[in-house]
Amino acid sequence: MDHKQELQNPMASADADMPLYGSLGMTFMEFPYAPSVKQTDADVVVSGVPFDMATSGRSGARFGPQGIRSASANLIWEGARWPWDFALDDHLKVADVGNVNFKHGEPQTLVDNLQRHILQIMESGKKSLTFGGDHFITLPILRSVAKIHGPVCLVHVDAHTDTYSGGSKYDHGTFLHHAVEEGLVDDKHSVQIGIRTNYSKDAHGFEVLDAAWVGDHGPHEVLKHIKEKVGDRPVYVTFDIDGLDPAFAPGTGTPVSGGLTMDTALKVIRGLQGLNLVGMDVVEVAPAYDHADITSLAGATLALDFLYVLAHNKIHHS
Ligand SMILES: [Mn+2]
Repeated sequence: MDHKQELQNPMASADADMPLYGSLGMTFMEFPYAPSVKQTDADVVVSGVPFDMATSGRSGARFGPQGIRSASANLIWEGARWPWDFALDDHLKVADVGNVNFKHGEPQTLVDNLQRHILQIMESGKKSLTFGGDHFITLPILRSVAKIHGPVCLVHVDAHTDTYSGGSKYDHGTFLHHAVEEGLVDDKHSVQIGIRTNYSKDAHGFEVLDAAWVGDHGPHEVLKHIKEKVGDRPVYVTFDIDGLDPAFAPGTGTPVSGGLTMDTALKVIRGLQGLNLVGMDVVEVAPAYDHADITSLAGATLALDFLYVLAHNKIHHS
């Protein structure tokens, strides 16, 4: 399908200066649409990956990209977003290229297309912001990120470590096990935040700040650990929305009680200022299980604050 056709808004009228909530096919934050990575000079490329064939629980994350884009209409009116002291548009160029295409029923076509797509972004020196899809999509993303940046440090927010061995070839619960095996991730300099499910403690080098610890110690301690761990190495942020408590993110395939608050999550993301960030994804938003678009809005808000962090870094650290 032609992306341009997909993203045009038939409801738009000449005098409307803002998209309506739920506008058909709006881009994230109404950033300009670009038909391909090569046809934009943006600093950051936003992509959707409507793929959920690797889910073990409830599917539905294929509607994550459209849910997040649609909910971002709520965030557009604020010129300079609180608590930042500048307007994003003045410092960072962002383009939305629509969704990565694949042949339904053939997951390998998604893997191939996504790897090619992210590699184009990385090769051109841009940063990626990707909306899943289930968490499996992070594996092909990391393959292309690592091709350019080498094994990257992960800042990984999740209820699950996703480091399980075994599983299937396309599996959202094993992607990090494979990422480490393939040498895509520097696990010794990576941090997992919000974990509250069983995992094998000796199998990998990730530092785990579990959900209870985060609740006890708060975002500032989390950030201290992150900064000590990653230093000035390249960092990729992968945010499984189920890292949040189901109160803040009910719309996801495998919710787990006892997670992060949105306040904590936003403080952690905003606190990534100064790090060598190469990209972020927000995965596992499944709007069909959502209530009042809470989860989609959470995903959109976290992603927007990440863009502000990139803009901040451009102003102060480049
Ligand atoms: Mn998870």
